[in-house]
Amino acid sequence: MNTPKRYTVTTALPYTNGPIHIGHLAGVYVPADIYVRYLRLTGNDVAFIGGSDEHGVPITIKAKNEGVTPQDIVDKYHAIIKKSFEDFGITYDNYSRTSAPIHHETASDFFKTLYDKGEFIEESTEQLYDAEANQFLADRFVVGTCPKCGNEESYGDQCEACGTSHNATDLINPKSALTGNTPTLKETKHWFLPLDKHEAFLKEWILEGHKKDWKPNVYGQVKSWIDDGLRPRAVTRDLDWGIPVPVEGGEGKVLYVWFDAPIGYISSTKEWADREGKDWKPYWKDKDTKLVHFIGKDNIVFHCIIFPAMLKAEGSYIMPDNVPANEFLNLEGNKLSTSKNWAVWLPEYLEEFPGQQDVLRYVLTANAPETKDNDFTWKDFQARNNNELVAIFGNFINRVVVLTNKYYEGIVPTPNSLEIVDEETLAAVKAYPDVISSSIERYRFREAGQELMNLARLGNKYLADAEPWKVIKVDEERTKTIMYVALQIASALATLSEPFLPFTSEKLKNILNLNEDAANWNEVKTKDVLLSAGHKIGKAELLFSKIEDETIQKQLDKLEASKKANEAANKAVEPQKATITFDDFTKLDLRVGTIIEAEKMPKAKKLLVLKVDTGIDVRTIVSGIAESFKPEDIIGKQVTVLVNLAPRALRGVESEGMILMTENAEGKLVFVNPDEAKIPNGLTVS
Ligand code: B3M
Ligand code: ZN
Repeated sequence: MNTPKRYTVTTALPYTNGPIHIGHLAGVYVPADIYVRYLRLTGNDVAFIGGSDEHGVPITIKAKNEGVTPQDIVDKYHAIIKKSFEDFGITYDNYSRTSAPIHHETASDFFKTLYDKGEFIEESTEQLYDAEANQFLADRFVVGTCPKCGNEESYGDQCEACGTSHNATDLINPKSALTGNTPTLKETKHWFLPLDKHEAFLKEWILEGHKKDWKPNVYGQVKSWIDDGLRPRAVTRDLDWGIPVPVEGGEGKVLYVWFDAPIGYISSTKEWADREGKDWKPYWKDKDTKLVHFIGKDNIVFHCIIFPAMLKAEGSYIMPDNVPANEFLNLEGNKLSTSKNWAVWLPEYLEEFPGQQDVLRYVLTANAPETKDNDFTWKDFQARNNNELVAIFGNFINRVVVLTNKYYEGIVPTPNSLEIVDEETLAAVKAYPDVISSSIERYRFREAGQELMNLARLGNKYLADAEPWKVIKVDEERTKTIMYVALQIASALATLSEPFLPFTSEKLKNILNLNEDAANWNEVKTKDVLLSAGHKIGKAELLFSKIEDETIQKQLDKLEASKKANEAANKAVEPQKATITFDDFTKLDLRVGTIIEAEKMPKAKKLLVLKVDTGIDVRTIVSGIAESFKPEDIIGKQVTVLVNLAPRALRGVESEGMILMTENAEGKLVFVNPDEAKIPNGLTVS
């Protein structure tokens, strides 16, 4: 292991336009939290920095859709996001927000510094404009075809399909997201950061300096942008939500959200340092500090090119040591989507799976989209819980604790001479901290999590092979040694599980009565005794519980409901038919009627033969509703009947009218008025 160091670890600041979902967690927050918990356990000085991204068009759009102010939106979601991170055990040293005064000041000053140093190009150019909405169309206010990959739904500043960041005027066939109009061009002044000026630096720093240690997906993306040639990027916008441009001529303009948001890492660090009575500067300016940004793949260009160019232009900051971006997590085979409600939302998970934070942390780690997009399925969630957490980890601990209580009233027994298998097992345990460290330090959290489970497997196998429950009958002394060894493994698990399964680790330390004197990471590999003979442990308590099929089905049903709701919302509305006159309309005689008999038309899949009391008479109506209703279910139902439709024969049965129905989202026919209220038959419908 390396000597202790100072670390500044940041996580992408989530937009406060919705709650956190499993995609965010798997891509950014769970790995970052594992990393910082590990760094703290190994004695490093860590600032774990987060916060909410409260500016930008996504917020404005959400506010517009909900008919409230952007401030209402950010207040609401900042509170929800912050609370859910806390409840999920994401251990920020500081979680701030970009609407905080300290951030406005920091971002404003940063801009001014660059402005004063002449690091910007100030230029009037033609930008996309929506005359009807009376607004310039930046970022997500405009959608068009990506010039790089051809995705037809690229935003003005970034294409989410290929990750490219571009200028809005680069879009092919742009359309306003506000009105759908094709934008016109209008001249406006902006400040541009000339990325091309920093190209040589970026090449040397990343392409030459980080070829080996950055993840191939990150390195590859960065290389492709640099190879394409970098151009000046506007860092101001004609919008009213954001941080005002603090220089002359900036009235009515704000900083581009991707200019201010990464500075949020710095302001959040300052807020933390102020509160803790520390100096923030070493965390951002001391060359010995390791700065690490955890992000999703769609944020790579901003963290590897634009923000570093800003920091370089400013001149006094360090560069990130690594930007371990993950790919995307899908859900049950489909892309996660906030707008389509295709997600597992963290606040809902916390409510529906109380006390089971670690299950989700474990599954998201085991399935982390580290090198390619990955899929989360509820079946896999259940299997990983039942077959790994319950059957391996939980089972091992439970057996150790139950047997120790049963045989020795909870007191760790004094071992006798160790057999080879004991020696080998204890030596294997001692090797785990380095194995896991090595994976974590290379940002391979999946591998690290699996190694932790391998340690539990080792314990399980040791017990299963040694069979203390049999040996106790013939050799009490040997049993003591076995239980002693098993207890050492349990204790190692309590320490090494902390970054991955913090709630479980805490519980386990309690059960082992270890809280104050649990071994630290290093001690697991150096100390011979983690739990001394004579130490008293507590009673058994289940660490994990089996997840039943029903629970999983409920979640699948919820997703199915989202799917249906989306299909209904997307169902194309049929175009309106040709106009009719009022006279045409009055020709229709629509009445309220009641179905008094119904039976299937022989040999016709779709047809029911109904007797309907129309108030005028009781008549036969043949209706194509047999696939949606059973005859017995509709007797007594009231319907709207077109009574003066010319009779026609269907399969030899004369039909004297038509009943009106509609089709619901699932393509099933339903009564237009499903209300049970009885209306007198024969009333006209108009
Ligand atoms: N808010 C984008 C996102 O939520 C953006 C990240 C900012 S990190 C400085 O994906
Ligand atoms: Zn693209």
